[in-house]
Amino acid sequence: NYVSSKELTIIQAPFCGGQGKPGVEKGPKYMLKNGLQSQLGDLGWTTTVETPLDAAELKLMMERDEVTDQYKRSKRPNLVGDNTKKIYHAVKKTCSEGKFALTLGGDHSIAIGTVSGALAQYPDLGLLWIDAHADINTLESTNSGNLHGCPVSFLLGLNDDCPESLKWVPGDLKPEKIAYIGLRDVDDAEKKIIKDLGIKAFSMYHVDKYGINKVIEMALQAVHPETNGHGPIMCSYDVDAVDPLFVPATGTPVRGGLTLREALFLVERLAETKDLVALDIVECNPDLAVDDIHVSNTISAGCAIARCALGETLL
Ligand code: 6HN
Ligand code: MN
Ligand code: MN
Ligand code: MN
Repeated sequence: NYVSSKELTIIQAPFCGGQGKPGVEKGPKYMLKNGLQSQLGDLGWTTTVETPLDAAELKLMMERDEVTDQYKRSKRPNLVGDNTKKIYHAVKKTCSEGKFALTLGGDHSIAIGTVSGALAQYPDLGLLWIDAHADINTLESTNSGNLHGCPVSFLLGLNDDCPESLKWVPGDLKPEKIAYIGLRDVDDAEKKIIKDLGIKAFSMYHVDKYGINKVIEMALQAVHPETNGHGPIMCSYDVDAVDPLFVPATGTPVRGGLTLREALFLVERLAETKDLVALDIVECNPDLAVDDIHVSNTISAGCAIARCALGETLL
């Protein structure tokens, strides 16, 4: 039990600079408006909310940096570097106080900060990356230039040549300490990186073949092989891992994803291990919904993921 106090910090990360669709910065606000803080209170958690990023300031930065902020094929690396660094410090502080770090995105580039922050406190951290995508493109390999498709390459230290603003990233995550679950839209260059580094990746094929329970067991074993699957765990949860039937309001939806029950079972199981120290919930974009039902389905799925990860059970 790494987090014994039942104290947690909700870190709001209303950041959209890792991709091009405005609206994803509204995720934290919508999830909090949905009652997330009191829901977690009902589960016995004492929560505080931190806001390391300023949304209004960010909007100005997005406009200012549109043309000038580029490096190799990537868009807005300075904006991403500066803001993920603020998130890094917030998560690191939370973890160092023995509290659970729940970060609400924002796009997935924020995980450059969250995972680095958790890793600073837990050097043995195992990372579960729940996503339709592998997010492991490098500054060289990215086709879109969107840095939300690249956080894992920074965490692994694969971008030796990068702008000053991203040089703070320790990049010391070992490839054997990450496992993917839910993949179904992986770029060719990413497939090569995953193969070359021997990264454990469970795609939807594996979920169908083995079932979600077995896949989680294998993922935990993979990141903590010497201790029979036990050890500090962080989960970076991109809501597009879930099928768009259940989570429609997200920037890069891909059909054929996790059912809502598989998506929730995954985090229920992690809560059961008592080894979870940090969770990200990213890529909820209420502006991409075509109607109100899309918004509430997406936001309530995001909140349910948080609650289940933090101990909510069906019985
Ligand atoms: N996400 N592989 C694509 C890219 O642009 O590099 C998609 C990335 C999606 C990222 O959903 O967090
Ligand atoms: Mn994704
Ligand atoms: Mn344990
Ligand atoms: Mn992602």
